[in-house]
Amino acid sequence: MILDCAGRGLDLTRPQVMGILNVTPDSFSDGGCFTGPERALERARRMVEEGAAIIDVGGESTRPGAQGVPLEQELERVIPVIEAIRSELAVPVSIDTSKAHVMREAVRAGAGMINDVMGLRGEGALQAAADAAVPVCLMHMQGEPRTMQRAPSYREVVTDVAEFFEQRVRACVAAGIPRERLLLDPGFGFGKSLEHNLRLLAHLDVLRRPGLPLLVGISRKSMIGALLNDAPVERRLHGSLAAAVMAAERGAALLRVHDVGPTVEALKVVAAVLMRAG
Ligand code: 7PM
Repeated sequence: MILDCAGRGLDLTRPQVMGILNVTPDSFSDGGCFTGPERALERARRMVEEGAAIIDVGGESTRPGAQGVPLEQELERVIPVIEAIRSELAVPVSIDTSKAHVMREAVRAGAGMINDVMGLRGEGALQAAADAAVPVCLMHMQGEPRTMQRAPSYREVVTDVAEFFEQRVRACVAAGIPRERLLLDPGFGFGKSLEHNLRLLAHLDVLRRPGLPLLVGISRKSMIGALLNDAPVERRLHGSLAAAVMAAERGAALLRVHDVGPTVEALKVVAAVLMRAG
């Protein structure tokens, strides 16, 4: 299966890597080192060399406890970076945003996928995504970034997330977004306890039932730190690789990661085995 991302193909016949490119000054992963288009492009180029199949550009920090950023600031951050990647690199670009206006402008600048942690629940987002006519990742989040980690609660997390997916897919189709254009993401760390995150990863295969590609973002997240004696982000690579491998084995199509080279190598091994597992 090859997804058409505004004219650029994304091959999902084997597990692939989405490289994270934060263009936020407060981004934990790059310490704000890549704020202008030049540095961001440099980092994107490196991720593509290391085997990333798509680059996810985000200008609004969605981390637990984060405040939103103003629209104009988000546009100033992401648009030049999307244009630069579009003109210099061959891979599709995804825009990590929940704002309808940013979705429209990003796709106009060349973005080939919309990655929305709100699952297109924001004002005007369904219509913007329908008009954009690019693939959309619908992520599950309980609550809102500022408060979501206070007291996450589910009847049963795996079935609750599966029901959320069903509802959002229905809303998308009703809004004119073809089902074939959708990806689903359980949203690790977004309104979830460690136990919730682990159950979701263990039962990820259940979330494949709608038959849509799954995107998974676990890279360097606190669930990895929590399992490693509260390891800081710079010591979460090996745990993140283990989680990426387990997600791919359970059917994840796209792994959203910071450490592209190591993840690509791990997934090559997974793909070789999966091809012989039927
Ligand atoms: C601080 C903490 C900064 C956490 C950023 C984050 C996902 C996403 C993010 C995900 C999809 C991160 C998160 N996570 N989009 N955006 N899935 N689709 O670790 O899991 O990058 S922000």
